[in-house]
Amino acid sequence: MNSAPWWKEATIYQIYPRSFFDSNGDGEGDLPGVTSQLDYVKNLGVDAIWLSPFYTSPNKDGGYDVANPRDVDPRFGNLDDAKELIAQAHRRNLRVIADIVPNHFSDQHEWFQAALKAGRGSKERERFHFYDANPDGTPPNNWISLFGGPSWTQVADGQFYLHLFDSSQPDLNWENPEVNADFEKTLRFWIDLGVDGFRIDVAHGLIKEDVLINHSDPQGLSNALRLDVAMDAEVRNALLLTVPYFDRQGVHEIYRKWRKLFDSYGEREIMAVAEAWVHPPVNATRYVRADELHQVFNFDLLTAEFDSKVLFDVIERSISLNATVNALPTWALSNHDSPRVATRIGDEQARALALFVFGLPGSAYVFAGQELGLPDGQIEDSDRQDPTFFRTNGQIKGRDGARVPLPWSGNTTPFGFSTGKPWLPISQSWKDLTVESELADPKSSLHLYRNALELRKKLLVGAGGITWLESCYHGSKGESLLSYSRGAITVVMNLSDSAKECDAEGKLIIVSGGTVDARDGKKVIPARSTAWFLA
Ligand SMILES: [Ca+2]
Repeated sequence: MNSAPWWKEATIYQIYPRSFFDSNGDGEGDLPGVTSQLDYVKNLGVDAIWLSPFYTSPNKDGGYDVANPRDVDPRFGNLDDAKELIAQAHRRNLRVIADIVPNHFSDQHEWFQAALKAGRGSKERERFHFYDANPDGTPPNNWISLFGGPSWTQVADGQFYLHLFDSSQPDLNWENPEVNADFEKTLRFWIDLGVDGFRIDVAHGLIKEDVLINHSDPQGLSNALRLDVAMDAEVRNALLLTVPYFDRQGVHEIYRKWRKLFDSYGEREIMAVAEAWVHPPVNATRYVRADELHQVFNFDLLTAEFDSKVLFDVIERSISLNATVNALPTWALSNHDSPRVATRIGDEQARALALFVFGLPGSAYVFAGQELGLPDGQIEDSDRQDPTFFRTNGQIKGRDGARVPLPWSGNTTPFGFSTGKPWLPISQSWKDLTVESELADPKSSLHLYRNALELRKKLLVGAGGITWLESCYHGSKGESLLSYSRGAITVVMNLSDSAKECDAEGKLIIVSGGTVDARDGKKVIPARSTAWFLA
């Protein structure tokens, strides 16, 4: 019997419901649409799905602006649809992770509407961060929202409220006990409905300190915190050490309480993964101490260059830092907030890196469409929906490119996603990237993912740590190969643009692209490719 909890080295498939599958022809994906494609998900070889928010929402920020966290937005269906999705997933032995958003509510939430009506000094306003204007009428401080523009919006009576994101997303005041009580109610609501875990949005942001103090470079800081804004790594890291509203010590008290709540469900093994992009990176380990959360996202791979030294450092650091708190790392190459990995580093490189990380200890997260090798969708400005685009007057294009609906079948856009007009256009150039097309092509990205995840489960889950191989690893010299062994498997990635020899032992069992040849007793790894060898 394997006694490790289900999530320990799970592969988790992130579904952005609006973009997955549309069951009723209105052009937007929905919960019955997800349910209808669970066989596809199961056949990928994943263990769980993480559903981005599907709660009641005016949808100004893709559902991360929640107006009622204990109900389903009509665009996605209703609570019975959620129950059916969970039941059908469980029938296939797939766990379900819900995405909760504790940093802020939508301005349409009844609490915020009540706060507007109740006025300054009221207990309704204490659930949020309301402050008076400075004597000269300016906002309480100079912080810039992560979506651009001031972090403060003024209401009719002159007070300002804090929003780290869009003005429609007022930040909650977690010093107020009513806020925690309400979220515990939400957690229990979904656990009782059947979910197996939570992804906690902006988990590091709940406690704010120094709310009245200015920052020395608020615009630079806002840019540094955006995964979709390219920036010199040193400049970014220096700015990220100065964030005044993330990663305060008080957040850990909240998660200790939540952990007790999760553990009270005993054998159901309820888990939680924190979205906590904190600096320096060692701070992330605090979120996965034994009495806190179960996993924390490693964001470094979402911005890392395809470079042996960079990747070695990111991977080694993540493994060793997590080991200090007896936790395993998480690996994600794409998500709904960042450019798709195939666009960011290249198609072949994305396949190579995926196969490389699937061999590593810990949990692998796959963003729906990544398995097809989808690039970012090409979107005209007139079709854009991300609030960032509008709050920056178009200077930052936003995250819509990663959120274009999935192409399923047929030769003509929208490729079976919907019988109506999809909420973001799907390019006709995706004709060969549909599920149907890739299933028919044994060399497709989809088959690579399916084969890799099957081998991962069979040969590597529970196989312990990795050993970097000196014979292939020359990362510190900026060379082209990166290699490790784990259990009976040796994994070699060639990051260069030409084939490279490597003395990896064993039999080739999978390669991300090209053909592995043998020469003088050595293996020849194709350019921009990863191979696994079984001893
Ligand atoms: Ca729909």
